[in-house]
Amino acid sequence: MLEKFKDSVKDFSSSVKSKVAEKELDEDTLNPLLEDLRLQLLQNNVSLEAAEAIEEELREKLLGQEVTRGKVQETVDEAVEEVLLELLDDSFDFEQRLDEAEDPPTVFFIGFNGSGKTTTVAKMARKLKDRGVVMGAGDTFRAASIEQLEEHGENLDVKVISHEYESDPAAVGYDTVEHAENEGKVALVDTAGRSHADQNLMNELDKMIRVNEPDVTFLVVDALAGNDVLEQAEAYEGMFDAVIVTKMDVDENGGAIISISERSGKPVAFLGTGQDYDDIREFDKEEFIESILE
Ligand SMILES: Nc1nc2c(ncn2[C@@H]2O[C@H](COP(=O)(O)OP(=O)(O)OP(=O)(O)O)[C@@H](O)[C@H]2O)c(=O)[nH]1
Ligand SMILES: [Mg+2]
Repeated sequence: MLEKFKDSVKDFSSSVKSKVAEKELDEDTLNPLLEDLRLQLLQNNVSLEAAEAIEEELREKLLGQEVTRGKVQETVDEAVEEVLLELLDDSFDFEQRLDEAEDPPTVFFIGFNGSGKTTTVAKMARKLKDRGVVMGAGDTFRAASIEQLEEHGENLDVKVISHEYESDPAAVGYDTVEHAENEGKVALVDTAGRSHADQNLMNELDKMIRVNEPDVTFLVVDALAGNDVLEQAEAYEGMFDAVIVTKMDVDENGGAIISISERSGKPVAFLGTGQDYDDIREFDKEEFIESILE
């Protein structure tokens, strides 16, 4: 993953290197290279704001500096690292949030169509199974969504609370929370995929959140959505505590994490890294930056 992002940073370093060999880095030399890097980052779905921040940091570090040829790569890497460390937030401690929550801890998963919500609910159920979990089939809208979650429930031996299709998802949430309370479990509630264009579905989600008052709401976004994650951050603004970025295993750009962090100001809590139940890991920004710069 992240191959293209890596390549952009490397390309930039080698073009700076070749210029450094010729003369000192003045504005005329550096500007076209920085512009090139910015375009490449944008192509990798890095948001404009983040790309510009990286560009600025690099300009400051490189312009007029006596960077020796051997140090160019290091200087470029440092600048990228600095910007990303500042921008990314991996401080969300999910287990701690569950421990501190009122009983029963209630967790919602919201996001656009196909972003990976239902799969992530199942992965989380597996992860938290020792605590005791129940899953709520809060997507009463999309055909086959209830069966999809029930299949995960069977595979994982985890109870699923469901109602009829077209029924009120807030009531599904309510029943899931009640079951969790009776059994001392964590409630993991799936929701229907929606975009802000679906005003009815957005209102329904609003109601669901008001009625059930989740302790943690995750916005689930798909790394392949690229810059569309910006639209998603806006559509769900104020409704989520942290982000889960799925499909990192098939993403070569790496931009979605950067864009959503920059736009939402919220931490990224987990990454989805495949279609199996174990394919979820905590987001670690140092590790992420290292994988870009290695
Ligand atoms: N490669 C890969 N595929 C994933 C990952 N997470 C989810 N998927 C796949 O993405 C597709 C959609 O996942 P779902 O969990 O159904 O997404 P959803 O958000 O619930 O979709 P809707 O309910 O239709 O809105 C499925 O084929 C999943 O197997 C991941 O981390 N990596
Ligand atoms: Mg779903």
